[in-house]
Formats: sequence, structure tokens, C-alpha cells
Amino acid sequence: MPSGSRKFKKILIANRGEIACRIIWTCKEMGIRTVAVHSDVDRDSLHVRFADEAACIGPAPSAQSYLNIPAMISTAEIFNVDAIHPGYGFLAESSYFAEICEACNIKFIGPPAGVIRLMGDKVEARRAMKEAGLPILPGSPDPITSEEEARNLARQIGFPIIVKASAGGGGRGMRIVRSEDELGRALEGASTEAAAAFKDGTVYIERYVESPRHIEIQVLADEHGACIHLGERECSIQRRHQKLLEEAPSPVLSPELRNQMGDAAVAACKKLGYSSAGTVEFLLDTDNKFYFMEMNTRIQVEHPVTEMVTLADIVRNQIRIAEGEPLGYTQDDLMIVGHAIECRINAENPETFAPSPGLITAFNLPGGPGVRVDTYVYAGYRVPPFYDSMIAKVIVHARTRDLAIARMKRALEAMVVEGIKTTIPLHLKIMDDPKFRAGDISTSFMEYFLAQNGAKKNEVVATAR
Ligand code: MV4
Repeated sequence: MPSGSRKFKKILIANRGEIACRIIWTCKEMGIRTVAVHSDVDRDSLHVRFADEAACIGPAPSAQSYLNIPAMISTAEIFNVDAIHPGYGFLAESSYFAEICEACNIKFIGPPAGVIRLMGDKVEARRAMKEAGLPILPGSPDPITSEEEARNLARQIGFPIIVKASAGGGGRGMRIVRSEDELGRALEGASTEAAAAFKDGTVYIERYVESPRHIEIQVLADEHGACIHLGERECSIQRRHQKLLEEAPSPVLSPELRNQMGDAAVAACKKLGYSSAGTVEFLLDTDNKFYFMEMNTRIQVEHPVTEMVTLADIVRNQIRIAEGEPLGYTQDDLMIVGHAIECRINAENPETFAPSPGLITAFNLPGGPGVRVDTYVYAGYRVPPFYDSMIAKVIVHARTRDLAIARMKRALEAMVVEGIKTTIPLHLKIMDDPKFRAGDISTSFMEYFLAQNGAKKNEVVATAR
């Protein structure tokens, strides 16, 4: 199809939850009709109610519904949509799904299938990004084929090193190795775990960075070679590779470092022939050196913090880019204003992190200046036990980080979710943590925080006695 002549009248959203709602909101603003798909147990979700049309595509387990490619494509055909937005998770990073969409003449709202496939293979992604000029950590240029090879490499790099699954990402199939005698077991463990999780036991090694910060650059690229970045998100606060809260800008990045990381990410995306929205993830060490970690070829959960500080609508940009439109603005048109924080509200016990699905008996959302809530739930809704536990995202925007923290506290205090447990009390405590407030955070923050909060609790018990 010649670019420019593409104009979407109807889009299918191949997802559920808050992100399906988020995509529908922008479609409405653009005058684009929407088709929701849902599993048996998701009939009562708001994404079904907000969409112009809806189809049940299978039973509760995602393998039979939200991951069901034949059901997704036949629904798209029956409803005669022009494009599919995959959201995040599920089919968003399936190069196979992207290929099938294109073969069926349905535009996949995302990057080309070839780039999705390349970035899904972490060994290949590392090689490609190095060639495209991004700094990478010293490590194996190819998959590890023997323990001896790994040992020789590890000696060159120096301990500690990390063994990572090539098909991985998000922390599965990873082992930190602090001395040579642990290496054999680590290779074995990582490879077995990767083979079970991804049907691919390929692993590689890298120098391990202690307590790094996770900083990611949001990029937007059109199908005509234009590419810009929307600054960074600080995503260091996570537990077991699940992010808990994110913010923009990072409290530690100087304007110079932001420009350096942003320009490096943009240059690499241009070389790759990237298009659509994407995120280049970096590790930042304590010397403020940054290294490419992974690239996410989808919209991300935490995209709203970037939207708040840039006034960009990332979903709108994705759709316009997929329609073949040029970006229409340059890096110089972009400004970062104020500070945004997002707290992920999960249906979980805030102390044990055990899932807490069930009936929401009372519900109140915060509002007022600088508060945004992305959610798909409401009073009387039953959170199903089959999917991700995130039920809402509370995002605040204010002139400074201190004001954003104060704003988040009053927003979380006004939010009511009864009938199930949520992570709201945990976020309230994080907002009061002195290290968090000082911006003194790294990927080790939650270990410190949880240890400290456990200790505090015991102290109180001891004094009470
Ligand atoms: C690392 C690292 C330190 N050094 N690689 C975790 C998830 C996966 N995407 C990569 N991860 C890491 N890779 C080297 N060479 C530390 C982590 C890491 C981490 C990264 C981002 C956010 C949270 C994290 C928590 C633990 C470990």
C-alpha cells in the first residue's frame, strides 16, 4: 500500500485491561471505530463496554483467547478492520503475529516483523545495537557453546559476570556468577530455565553491574526514516523484575547525559530501520556510564509518565505512523516539562505480593490537578484470577519531583478499592521513604526497602511488649 493513502477507519485491539481502554480512548479522539476482543471471563471489563463492537474469542486461559492468532485474525476479517493494535504483553512482540497480519493485509500497529524478531534474540540484539553504535557491556559476542569457552571469557571480563538467556528478557533464565567455581552450575541453571520457559536454552554472558539504575529512552520513528526520542523513564524500582513505579525524568540524569543517551538511541533506531514507538533500555552504573540492555518493540505499561512530561499521545503517534504519516515534528519541537510518577496498583497483598483477585465492593478514583488514572475496573467488578494483577495505574504530574511525590500521596490517600487487597499501602510507604525522596534509588532499592520495613515492624512489636 502506498504510504499516505492509508487511513484507518476501524482498529481491533488485541488486548484486555487498562491498555485496551487506553488505546480505545485515543481511537475515539481520532474518530476511529474500535473492536474489542475478550475472553469468556472478561465480558464485564470496561474495554468491552467502551469499544464500538466486541467479540468473544475464547475461554479464560490466554493461550486460548488473547494469544489465539487464528481467532484474532478471523475476528479482524469478520469485523473488517484496517489495523490491529497489540498493546503490551500477549501478541505484542510476536514477529510471527506481525507477519500474519501483514500477509492478511491488516496493518500491525508496531515496528516491522523483522525488527521485532531481531530484538527478541538478545544475542543478536546486542550485536546489532553494538554495530549501530550503542555502548554494550563486555561479554560474549555469540551464544556460549561450552563451559570452557565461558570460563575463558569470564577470566577476560573479570568477575562478577551474569549469564543471560538469549530468548529471555524480564529476568528469567539469569544467573549472577561471582566466582569461577559457580560458573558451571550457573550455565546449567540458566540454560535449563530458559529451555523450559522459552523452548530455547541459548545463553550468553556479560560483565555484571552491581546495583545499576534502569533507565529507558522512549523513541518514536516514522516509516520514512524520521526518529526522535521523548526523554527517559526511571524504572529502577521493581521487585523480582516486576516494575512497581516509574518516573520521568530520572532524578539523576543531567541534561547532557539525557541528550547523549537519547541521541545514541535515536541513531541506533535509524540504523535498524525502526518504526513506531519503541523503548531502548539501558543500565546506568554508579560512574554514570550507560550500556544497552534490551529494546522493547511495543508500547509499555509506563508510557503515561512520558506522555505527561512531553504532552505527546504515544498511542496517537503509533496510529498515525502506522497510517504512513510522517512524524511531523523534530527533536527541537520536544520539551520536557515538570515531573511525572506512575504507581502500578496491583490486586495483591502489599506485604506478601500474593495475588488478591475477587469482587471490588467499593471503588473511588482520585482526581484534581495533575492526576491521571488508567484503569479497566469499577465498583461491582470481579477481578479474574487468570491474568496480570495490575488493575490500575495512578499517574501524577507536577512542576517538581517533590510536588509530584506530595501529589501522589494525596491521590493514593483518596483512592478507595475495597473487597480485594491492593499495593496502594506499599506505594504510600515508598512515597515516605527518605532514600526514595532523595532520588537515591537503584535496582536494589526494593531489597533495602522491604528489609527495612520488615525490621521496623518487628521493632514495633518488641516495644509494644
Ligand atoms: C544486568 C544487570 C547487571 N549487569 N546485566 C534484569 C532483567 C533483564 N532485562 C536484565 N537485568 C539485569 N541485567 C548486567 N550485565 C542487572 C539486571 C537487573 C535488573 C535490571 C533492570 C531492572 C531491575 C533489575 C533487577 C535485577 C537485575
